[in-house]
Amino acid sequence: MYGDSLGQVIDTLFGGPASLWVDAGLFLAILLVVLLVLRARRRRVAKERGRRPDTAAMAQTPVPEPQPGGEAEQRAGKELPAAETLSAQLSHRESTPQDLSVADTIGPETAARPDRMAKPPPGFLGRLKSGLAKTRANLSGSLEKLLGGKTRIDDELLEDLEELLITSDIGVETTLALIEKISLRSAELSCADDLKQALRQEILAMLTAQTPPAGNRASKPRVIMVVGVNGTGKTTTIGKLAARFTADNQKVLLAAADTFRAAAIEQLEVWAQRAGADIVKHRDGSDPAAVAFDSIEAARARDMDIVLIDTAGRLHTKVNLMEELKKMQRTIAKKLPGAPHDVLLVLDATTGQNALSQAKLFNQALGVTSIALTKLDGTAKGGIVIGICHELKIPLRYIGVGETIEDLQDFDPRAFTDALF
Ligand SMILES: Nc1nc2c(ncn2[C@@H]2O[C@H](COP(=O)(O)OP(=O)(O)OP(=O)(O)O)[C@@H](O)[C@H]2O)c(=O)[nH]1
Ligand SMILES: [Mg+2]
Repeated sequence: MYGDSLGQVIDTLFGGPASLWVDAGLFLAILLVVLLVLRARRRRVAKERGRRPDTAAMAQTPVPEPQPGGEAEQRAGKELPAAETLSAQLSHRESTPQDLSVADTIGPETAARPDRMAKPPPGFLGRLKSGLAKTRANLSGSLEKLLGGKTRIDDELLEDLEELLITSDIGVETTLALIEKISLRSAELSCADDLKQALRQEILAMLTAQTPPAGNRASKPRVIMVVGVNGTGKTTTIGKLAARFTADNQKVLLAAADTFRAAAIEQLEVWAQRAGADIVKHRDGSDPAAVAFDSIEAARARDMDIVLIDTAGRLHTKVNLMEELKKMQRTIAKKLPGAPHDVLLVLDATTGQNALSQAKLFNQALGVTSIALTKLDGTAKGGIVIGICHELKIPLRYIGVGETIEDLQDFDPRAFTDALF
């Protein structure tokens, strides 16, 4: 009964839950074919270049610069949509937490809860490292296995690396770009350690090549509209952000514009209390755009610095999520020209490649200005960070590495790369 519009749209477009197993089989089959085609192409390209499978030969045969519209782009252009579409089907979240209680959705207040008391809470880098433990074990562990005992860099090794990166949720397009860059540097790589270093450097370069954050930071109040599909961590991220801003002596107001999910308003109230922020709320089921409108009026009257607007991740079946969010965005702009100053999209890292598809949809509808990627602590799919930075021209601003207030970090490419390897 509770809002199924996004789920239904996806069901209608790609097939319903009943076809999930068929979709899963199809996805795996297509992934296998993609990998086989990539392997075959690489072999053919290597043959055409007349490269011998050793480093010395690689050094003598320069690999051509990737051209716009060149082979790599064409391959990516052809193959990515299929993988994306299928992964969107596979990651389709049917388990809507519509009847979750506040206790189910609210994270612990601080890291100092009993199960963490044995060890003092780690600092920024410690949190990042422990948050990325699963991803590091997956990527770095597999890399060690792959490179262990290898004394030369040959095409076969690069093919295996390509497979490893694709299966680490870095994504086909981003993996191809990385392998292309590594191939170009093959002359300077004489051992497996060199290859690992080169990979690390190229990943860091991708993570740092983001577009600078947009939006007018000087406006008061600064309005941040927080959007994303259900359960990605919007409300939790708002709570964590509010706590940061109030700690920085800013006056923060939260707008409870998720009026659809039972207990959503109560959940936001708990976070407002924790963070020392004000809250504007209406009754369950009321018009979310009206809540946003009132919150801006209240923020101006109370001389607030920041308004954080919580939105629903999934709405009632009669309402289209994107249309509802667009309406809210228009209402906000009417009330305060130039607002919302930020549209922060919250993505759940555990959904892997599907996060990219979500970002594209939300960006088309609302013009996303920044991204928060949550639950990096709960997944081995942290490689998605590299795909997000490379494929979307939207800055990744925050990462969530746990449920407590302290577990939201500014995304720092260097710290992230250090924690990954
Ligand atoms: N481990 C971990 N859990 C997180 C993180 N961020 C959020 N969560 C948890 O994810 C669950 C869902 O978070 P919410 O903030 O309620 O997500 P939402 O997007 O607001 O969900 P809806 O309002 O239903 O759309 C909660 O149990 C949070 O504690 C994170 O970075 N790490
Ligand atoms: Mg919520």
